[in-house]
Amino acid sequence: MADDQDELDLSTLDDDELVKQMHDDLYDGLKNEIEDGVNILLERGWEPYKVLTEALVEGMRIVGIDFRDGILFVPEVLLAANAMKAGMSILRPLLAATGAPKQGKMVIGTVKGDIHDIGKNLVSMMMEGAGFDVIDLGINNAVEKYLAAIEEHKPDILGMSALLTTTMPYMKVVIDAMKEQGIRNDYVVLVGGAPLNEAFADAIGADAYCRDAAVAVETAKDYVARRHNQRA
Ligand code: B1M
Repeated sequence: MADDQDELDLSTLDDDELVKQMHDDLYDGLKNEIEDGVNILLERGWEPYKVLTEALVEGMRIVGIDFRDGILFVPEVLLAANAMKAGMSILRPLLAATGAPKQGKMVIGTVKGDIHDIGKNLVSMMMEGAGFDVIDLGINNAVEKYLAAIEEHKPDILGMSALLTTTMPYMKVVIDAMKEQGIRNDYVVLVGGAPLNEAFADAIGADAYCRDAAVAVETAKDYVARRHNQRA
C-alpha cells in the first residue's frame, strides 16, 4: 500500500476522497501523508475541529476496531498513533488560539499503568481552546503525582483518563486519597476514557463522566460557572 501512496497526490482528491484516504493513511501509520492531509483540509477552509473529528478521530476509531479484532497489532497501532499525534500537533495551536476568555485551571493525566494519551491530549487541546490553563501530567500517573500537582497548581478541575478496564479502577484510588486528605470537595473531578461510563463515575465518586473532549469542555465550563456562582 505504501508504494501506491507514493504515487498519489492528495491535493487532487476531493474532500470526501481525501478524508477516506486519510483514514487509510492513518491505518497505515503514514505520518507525512497525515500531516499533508491535515494541511490540505485546513487550506480548503475546514475548521480545525472538523479536521480533528472527521479525519483523525474517525480514522483512529477504525484502527481500534481492527486492533480489537486481532487484525492490527501493537506495532502497527503505535505507528497509527504517531501519525495521529503528528496531525494533532498541527491542529493544537489552532484549537488553542480561540481567544476564549479565561475559564479556570485543569490538571489532567492518564492513570497509573496506562500509557494511552491520545484522548487525554485531545481533551487538553480542547480545554485550552475553551480558555482553560491546562497542566498535563502525561501518562502512567501514580496517586502521589496527582496529589502533588493539585497541591502545587490548585486547579479548579482534576481530569483523569483511563483506556483500560484494568486501569480505570485506579481513578478511585486517587479520589479516595483526596477524601482522606479532606480535599475532595475542593476540586471538580472529571473522568473519561473509552471503557468508562456514567455509572462507573458515580460509583467511584467522580463529579462527572465525559464521553468525549467536547463533553469534557462543556462539563468543565458548567462546573466552574456553578462554583463561581456559589462563591458569589
Ligand atoms: Co491500546 N487498547 N493497548 N494502545 N488502544 C485499547 C484501549 C483497546 C480498547 C483496544 C481493543 O482491544 N479494542 C484495548 C483495551 C481493552 C480493555 O481494557 N478492555 C487496548 C489494549 C488491550 C492495549 C494493550 C494492553 C495491548 C497490548 O499490549 N497487548 C496495551 C496497553 C498499554 C498500557 O497502557 N499499559 C495497549 C497499547 C496501545 C498503544 C501503545 C499501541 C496505543 C496507544 C498510543 C498512545 O495513546 N500514545 C493504543 C491505542 C492507540 C489504542 C486504541 C486503538 C485507540 C485509543 C485512542 O487513542 N483512541 C484503543 C481502541 C479504542 O479505544 N477503541 C485501544 C482515540 C481517542 C481520541 O479516543 O482515547 O477514547 P479516546 O478518548 C476520547 C474519550 O474517551 C474521552 O475524550 C477523548 C476525545 O474525544 N476521554 C476523556 C479520554 N480521556 C479523557 C479524560 C477526560 C475526559 C474525557 O478527563 C476529563
